[in-house]
Amino acid sequence: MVYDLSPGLKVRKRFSFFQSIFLLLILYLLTSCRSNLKEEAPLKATTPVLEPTLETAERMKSLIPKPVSVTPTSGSFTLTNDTQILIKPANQELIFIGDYLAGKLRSSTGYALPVTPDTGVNEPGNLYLSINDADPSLGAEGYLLTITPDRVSLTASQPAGLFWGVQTIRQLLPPVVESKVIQPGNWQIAAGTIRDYPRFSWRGVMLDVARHFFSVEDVKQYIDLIAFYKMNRFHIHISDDQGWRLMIDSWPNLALYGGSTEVGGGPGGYYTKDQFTEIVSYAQSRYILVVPEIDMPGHTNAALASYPELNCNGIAPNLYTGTEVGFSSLCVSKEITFTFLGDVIHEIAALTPGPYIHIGGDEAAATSPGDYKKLIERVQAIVQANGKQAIGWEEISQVNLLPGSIAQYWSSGHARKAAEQGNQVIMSPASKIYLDMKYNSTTPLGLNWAGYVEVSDSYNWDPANQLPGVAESDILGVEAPLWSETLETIQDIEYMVFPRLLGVAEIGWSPSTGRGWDEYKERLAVQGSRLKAMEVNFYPSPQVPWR
Ligand code: TNX
Repeated sequence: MVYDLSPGLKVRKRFSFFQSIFLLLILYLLTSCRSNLKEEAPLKATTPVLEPTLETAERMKSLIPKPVSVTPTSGSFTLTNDTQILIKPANQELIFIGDYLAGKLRSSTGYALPVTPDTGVNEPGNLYLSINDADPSLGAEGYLLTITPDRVSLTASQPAGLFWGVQTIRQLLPPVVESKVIQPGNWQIAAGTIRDYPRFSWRGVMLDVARHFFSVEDVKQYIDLIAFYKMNRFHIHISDDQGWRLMIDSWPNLALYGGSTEVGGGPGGYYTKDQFTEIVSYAQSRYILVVPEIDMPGHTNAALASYPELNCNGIAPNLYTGTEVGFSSLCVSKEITFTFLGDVIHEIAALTPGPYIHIGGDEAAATSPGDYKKLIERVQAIVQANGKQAIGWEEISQVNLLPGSIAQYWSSGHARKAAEQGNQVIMSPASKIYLDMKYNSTTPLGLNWAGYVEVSDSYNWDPANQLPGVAESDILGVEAPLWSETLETIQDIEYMVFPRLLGVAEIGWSPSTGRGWDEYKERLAVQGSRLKAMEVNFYPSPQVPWR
């Protein structure tokens, strides 16, 4: 029996050996199957509630411009290699906004971030961008951003709102998200709800490309940077004594000759119409309106040098490469001056989709008051005949303004007369937001005629309390000019603009209540690493507790 049993046992033992191999095989197949499944649909699982790190939570409290309301909730969302950007409705404009966001996030995260129509599958782990015109209270530029551990959902009633909300999403991610190369990031966003819309519809910058010329690439870079802070107007100062920077087909010498130099005698330059259109559409794709300025009747030496017939004495002056102001004037008594202005305004209006043409009007010390009045009154009508509204520096408020004309306050207070006439005002106080003013006596670039303007100076003011007689209801918004007598490169521009621009952006966007320099400087400090990641050449002001 025993003997008999042993072979039986032996047989049984051998059988169980095969059995175990078989079992192992099945187990292996099962696990590999499971891991396959896991790869295909990991997002079906409920996302664990991961509390945000300190830095993640801090980013939500450090947004600039400060949103209307921020309500943190529990947990955080993490961007992963599986994240998709889902769009509803998936029209061309909204897909473009999705692509813009993906483009900003891909280089640093290395994630694919496909942009696809939202078909209502509603999977966790994704970013949702949608238009919801059922909530008009957000206005033309507002947005609602809801972040849960499962999803980021951005809604707006207009595409512009989505675009500004996208900038908020960028600021909620770690600063290195702005890097051009892959970063080992913890791409976490704190959960919460942000409801946001701007105080003013006009949140602008002005760039003087006449004193020194800047390339299309430089201009685009500047436009990209202002978009990040939700600014929506790019005023471009195209002509001045030192240069004319746009080809006008009916008066080609303006650009060919009048654009051939700049302050200091460098080669200058001008934009072809195609290049100008490229700038306009680049800005448009970032919900920024281009406002072209042709300065008159002063600041016109480049034009007067290009065409002798524009001068009262018929003699063209030399090109000018210095930095004085107030010495040139168009000849108001000659009819050809108005033919010239009509042609120029007509061609520029045709290149400009926005409703505004800026006619300068500042520092016309070489024009008699009578001639000044004649010219500005007539030119406003020419602008309107071309389907646009005229904007002028505040000196234009001294003459009769047409309804719809806008005055830009900078220093004297003439803008009060614009408000008295029922016209709107753009606030650009030189002592606060002239970004070409030096920060202090040691700033290597810039001027100081309006004083030194530290970072706190450009933040500590309110448009509605700046000029008695000009109330909130008279104010269209704010604009920070950058004159370029001393600026030659995009690095120079960045040094003067940053970080003061963030303060201007906040004054233009955020409610005046619930914010102030003491808490703002802490938020600005957090933003410093983001400016670094974007490789912005900013002034590291000692007023800010940079991290
Ligand atoms: C005044 S502000 C000017 C410009 C100068 C600027 C320099 C204004 C309307 N005109 O022509 O470039 O000061 O800060």
